[in-house]
Amino acid sequence: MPHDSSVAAATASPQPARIVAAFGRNFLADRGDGRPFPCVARGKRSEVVCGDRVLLRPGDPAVIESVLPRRNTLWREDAWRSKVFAANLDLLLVVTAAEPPPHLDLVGRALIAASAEDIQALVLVNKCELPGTHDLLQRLQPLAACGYRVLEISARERPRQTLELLQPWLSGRTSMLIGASGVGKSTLANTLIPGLQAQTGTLSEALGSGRHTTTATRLWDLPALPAGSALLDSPGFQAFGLNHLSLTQLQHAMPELQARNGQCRFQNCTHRQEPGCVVRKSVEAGAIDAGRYALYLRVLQELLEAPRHARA
Ligand SMILES: Nc1nc2c(ncn2[C@@H]2O[C@H](COP(=O)(O)OP(=O)(O)O)[C@@H](O)[C@H]2O)c(=O)[nH]1
Ligand SMILES: [Mg+2]
Ligand SMILES: [Zn+2]
Repeated sequence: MPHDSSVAAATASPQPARIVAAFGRNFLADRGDGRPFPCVARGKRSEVVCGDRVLLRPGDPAVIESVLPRRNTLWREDAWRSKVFAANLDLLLVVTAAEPPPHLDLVGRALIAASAEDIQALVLVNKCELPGTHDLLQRLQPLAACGYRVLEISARERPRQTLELLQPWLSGRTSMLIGASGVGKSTLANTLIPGLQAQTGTLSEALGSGRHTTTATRLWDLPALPAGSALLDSPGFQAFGLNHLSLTQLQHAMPELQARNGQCRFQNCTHRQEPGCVVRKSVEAGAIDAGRYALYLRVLQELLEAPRHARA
């Protein structure tokens, strides 16, 4: 009997795999053996993102049959809409540094994005050997006060200590670095993944996307850590979209507001002008940091103004 591989593929049962690279409609999947292979999505509009657990129908190329339910999703935003770009994350490493001048608004927003998706977050103060670090730690005190862990690292000057410090956080989990340009994300990624720069070159060939690799999202294994440790790399990405959040989600995503949930006179209090607002009172009394409250007001204003039905 002639061997018909298409019949064999059509009758084989779908296999579980994880999407480890995504660019447009091109994907790489991994069955857990660390040997990524190309696959394609069915249908016109691809809803598959890096980090997705999928069922694959074997073939050449393999075809993504279905996407398994996501534990969480990360969103990026442009002028018109919010868009999912990654899924199933365990830990967000929010990187900042004394130089270039820190962007604490970005740090606060990243922490909101993580909380809203139930992703643990860690603030990393990189370049901690710089003299400006002390001031920066002072400015980050309000975050520590509401429960966020702040760790000092020096990815370039003390790579081994940095790796040791982060090891327990990264082990067996999928993590992502985020932070403003110049804080040291690439330096840290190269510390965590020896040979990363070289691997990035071959990614373009594997995806067949040539010059577009800089916008591909990639999940890298962390070879120095226990199996299952991975780092999500999304080059050029610096800020999460928050406009898909509801008022309630935003309030739950800030620990100091969450702690006062339901204590205002009005159940649906926006914590702006309402009488009997416990949050405003706490800001006036200094129990809630004024800078964090200002961040809340900015994000609230943005999501109230965002087009509500333009999500993709
Ligand atoms: N002083 C100091 N500089 C660092 C450290 N880590 C990274 N840098 C430098 O910061 C600059 C930006 O680093 P890069 O990794 O490209 O930042 P990215 O834009 O966040 O990816 C480079 O010149 C790095 O050498 C560090 O721990 N200490
Ligand atoms: Mg970089
Ligand atoms: Zn209130």
